[in-house]
Amino acid sequence: MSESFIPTLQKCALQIQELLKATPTHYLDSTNASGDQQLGVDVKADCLIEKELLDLEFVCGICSEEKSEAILRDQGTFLVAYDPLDGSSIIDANLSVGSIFGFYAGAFAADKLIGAAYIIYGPRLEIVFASTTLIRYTYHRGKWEQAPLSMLQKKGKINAPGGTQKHWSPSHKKLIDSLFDEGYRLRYSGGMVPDLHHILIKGGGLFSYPQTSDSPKGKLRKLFEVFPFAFIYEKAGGAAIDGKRRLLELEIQSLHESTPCFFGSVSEIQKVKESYE
Ligand code: AHM
Ligand code: MG
Repeated sequence: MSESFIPTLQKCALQIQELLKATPTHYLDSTNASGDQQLGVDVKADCLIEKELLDLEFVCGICSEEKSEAILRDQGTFLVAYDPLDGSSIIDANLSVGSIFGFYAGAFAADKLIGAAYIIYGPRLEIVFASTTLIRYTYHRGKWEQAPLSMLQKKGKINAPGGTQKHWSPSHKKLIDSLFDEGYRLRYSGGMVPDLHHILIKGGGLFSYPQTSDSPKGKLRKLFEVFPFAFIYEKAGGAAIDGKRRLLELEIQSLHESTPCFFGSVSEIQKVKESYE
């Protein structure tokens, strides 16, 4: 089962944390399949995770945000889609960043997702892993320890609204404003991993990255960012939709496809549904 990936995630977390300390945050001349300019550290983290995953005999294929094509082979059962280093644009500001993983049985498709995980590189190194259960690990005094992680409450207090505001639709702006009017507080770092981890740890809220006039299909990619977090949020008792549909019911046409996305507690997601009807 996907639990077999946990030791590899722990190994990657420690190696990438060292990489982040040692590697300058300069851009390369290359871009990835989504057209984002790559940092040296994006490429190094990608190679490191690729090597660790392909060392596992039960892995039959991988694809990443930094690779234009998947790598497939005849042995193994599980496919892994990953974002080796999410939040490249905030690394130079020394904010927390993360790595995101989705584990699939048979095909890179939402209904084949059997587990998901993220690593967060912050003042502490942590992993959140979801399969049939949800587990949080913290690296403390040289070893990985399980840490408490509560289920999301029905309603939270955090509002994390992504996307350039001048490109939001009027109805999206109304939705976001209505949460602030209700007393929600703004928490948005520009890193999906710390922003969604924050909501999870504080018990609820809303993270949104909507369709905008300059990005009609949103920014965040289904395989590398959206499906894994949708899986984790559902396991935590929350919900995740594209405005109307459950994210984990969306089809996928290409590896790097993006979608508008909303993750949160059930009450906030119900509000999103009503406003996007
Ligand atoms: P990246 O994969 O190039 O780092 O981009 C993804 C990041 C997410 O972590 C974050 O939620 C989003 O981009 C922030 O975008 P914006 O700067 O438009 O708010
Ligand atoms: Mg990313």
